[in-house]
Amino acid sequence: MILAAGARVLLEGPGPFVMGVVNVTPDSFSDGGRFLATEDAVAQGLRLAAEGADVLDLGGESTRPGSAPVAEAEQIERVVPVVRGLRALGLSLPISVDTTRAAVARAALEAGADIVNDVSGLAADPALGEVVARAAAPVVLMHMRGTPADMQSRAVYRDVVAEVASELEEALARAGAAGIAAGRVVLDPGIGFAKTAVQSLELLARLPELRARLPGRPFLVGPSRKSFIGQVTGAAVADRLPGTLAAVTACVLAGVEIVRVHDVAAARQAAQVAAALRGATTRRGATPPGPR
Ligand code: PMM
Repeated sequence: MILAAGARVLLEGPGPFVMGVVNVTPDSFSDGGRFLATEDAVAQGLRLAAEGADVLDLGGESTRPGSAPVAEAEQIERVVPVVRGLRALGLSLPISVDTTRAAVARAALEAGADIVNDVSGLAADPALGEVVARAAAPVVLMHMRGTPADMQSRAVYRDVVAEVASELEEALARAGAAGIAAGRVVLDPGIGFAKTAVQSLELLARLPELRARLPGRPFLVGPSRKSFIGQVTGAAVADRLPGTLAAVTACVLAGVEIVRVHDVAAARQAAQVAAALRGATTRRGATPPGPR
């Protein structure tokens, strides 16, 4: 996979790449309130970089089930100083901004962010696609239905893999219509977004099939600390690292290029071992578990 902003290469190679999450919010489900102050968020970004993150993802709006939207100006006030602060301290890692809003993406890209991560898959703000296209920025198109406020009532599927694939095709069509180059798009099945725990588990288990339905597309998956882990294990949010690592392993064995996590050092080690296992399987001439 090569992911470039304009001619600037941000990520290059087979991966797996680790995206470290910094939520600049008071209410995100697992780290809300911890990094709301700019200096705390900057320190966390530097910590995740030191742990071996390949890219950072900064968000100024919680998307937990039932959460309300955050005004664009508020998101900008939260995220932009963190981007500036990280760049002022010399951080050269790619920075992604987790937003569905064009104005927030534009401000973050101007401040030194490189990638846009849109959990609505370009469905929430019709102006976002053009901002991404103009900046020649890579974009993550995540699958969701509705908004975080109502998405869990829309978690009804006959075949979750087939329907997520066809709805990601619709997101790809929105990207194409906005003039975003195909090579700048990363797809994400949206673990926990308009999905029950059982549906999230099924998507993780059938990732090779999902990838085969969308051939040639790099994938990002964000299982970190999510509620399907709690439903399987009973673990509280703060205690879901082992479950997260099991999910990261499944993602990498399925050939996923980028995993989005809060605990970078641990996920990096799990991803490295899973990638080595995948390589060992492939070298023996056995059928690899997914596209490489
Ligand atoms: N999950 C969350 C937020 N943003 N973006 C992408 N692309 N994929 C995800 O799975 C995703 C996301 C919610 O988790 P958080 O509160 O830990 O950020």
